[in-house]
Amino acid sequence: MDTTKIGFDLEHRDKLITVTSPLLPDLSELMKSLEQIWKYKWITNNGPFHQKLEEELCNYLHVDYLSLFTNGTLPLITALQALGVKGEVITTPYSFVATTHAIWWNGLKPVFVDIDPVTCNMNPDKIEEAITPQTTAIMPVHVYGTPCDTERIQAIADKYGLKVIYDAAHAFGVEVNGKSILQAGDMSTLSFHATKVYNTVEGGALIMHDKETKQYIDHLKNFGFSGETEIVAPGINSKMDELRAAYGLLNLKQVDAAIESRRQVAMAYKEALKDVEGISFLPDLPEVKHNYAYFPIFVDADVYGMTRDELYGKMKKNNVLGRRYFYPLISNLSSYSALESAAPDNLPVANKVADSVICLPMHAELTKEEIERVIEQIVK
Ligand code: T4K
Repeated sequence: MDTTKIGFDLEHRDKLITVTSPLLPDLSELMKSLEQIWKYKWITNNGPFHQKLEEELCNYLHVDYLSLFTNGTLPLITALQALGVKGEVITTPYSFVATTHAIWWNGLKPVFVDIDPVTCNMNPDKIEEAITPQTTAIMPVHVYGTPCDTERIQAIADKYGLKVIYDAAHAFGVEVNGKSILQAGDMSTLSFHATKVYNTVEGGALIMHDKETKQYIDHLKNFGFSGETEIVAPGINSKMDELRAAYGLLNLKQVDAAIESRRQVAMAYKEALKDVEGISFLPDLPEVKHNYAYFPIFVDADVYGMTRDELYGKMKKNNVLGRRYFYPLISNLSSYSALESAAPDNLPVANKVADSVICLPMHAELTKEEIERVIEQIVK
């Protein structure tokens, strides 16, 4: 087996500090679940593990209705379909490409607005000026798991009759004043990709607020089938299978401990980097229960004396593999750069942030020595 074709050699990954490392369930526990699945011979299509994971995730996340998906991109695409979104969708350029791609895959026009320099989320002050008669929805992102200003976004949506779909791919378990961030908007989506705080290998979910919508989404993700011969709409196939649901149930038992370990990594980084001139990081918001999904730092080259890319290159040379999430900015990609709203003049903050960010290694298994090695790269 060739272990080298992913950018480094997996056989020697212990020498590298990667940006993340997946939370893996106990193998013997997983074997027990697999034995059950093998016994039932029911491996997908809303099986018992799938049903149980939906139930347990609703409890864990404090939401009433949730539908599992095969990844975090298809719920974005499906939410836009289910809500009948047409025309233009206001969104943020500062995200993973999946956010804007989901809009494009629905034949809709993304309209980019700039971000807030403190939270890196869509700036609510910029939304109203981007609304046209064609606008029907807003798709913000709780980037890095930091909550958007959901109250202001909702007030604007209500004023203009717009739908709001939150890309909450990074916001697993995040709460504001004790309330799940997933309660905001018409729908929210999660990603359970291997690189996320909570993973089901690949996977995701769509969160909605009523039983009828949950039922409709469940039909849509299964080709539109509502019974053996009834098809309610042109659906798609985006179901999670039993193996990944079983894996997900086991990971749910250890996700709190993983978030606590991540919190400790974040505290260590903050303590070590707080006085490094030219390096800044996101604020801890007292009303927020954070999940420590990512630890982005922002490099002010003039003050720090080294550009972001120089620091990134130095880290890489020393086997510390940070990542420039989210660079390049989506609006600068050739697929979208011709859009009027993609002009860099319209998005000065997002361009500046995308050009200065490095996400430091952040996962539950980082050792003290590894955290030290990361810090050494940055503290001169
Ligand atoms: N919306 C937002 C805001 C998102 O951030 C994402 C995904 C989505 C929507 C879409 O959700 P999904 O459809 O993906 O569920 C990664 C992920 O593939 C992607 O899920 C994620 N966001 C994005 C931010 O990052 P890459 O291309 O950086 O992944 P990759 O393969 O380079 O992995 C990064 C590092 O993680 C590796 O260097 C080591 C570690 N890793 C990765 C994998 C896959 C492991 O240790 N083991 C693994 O199995 O995109």
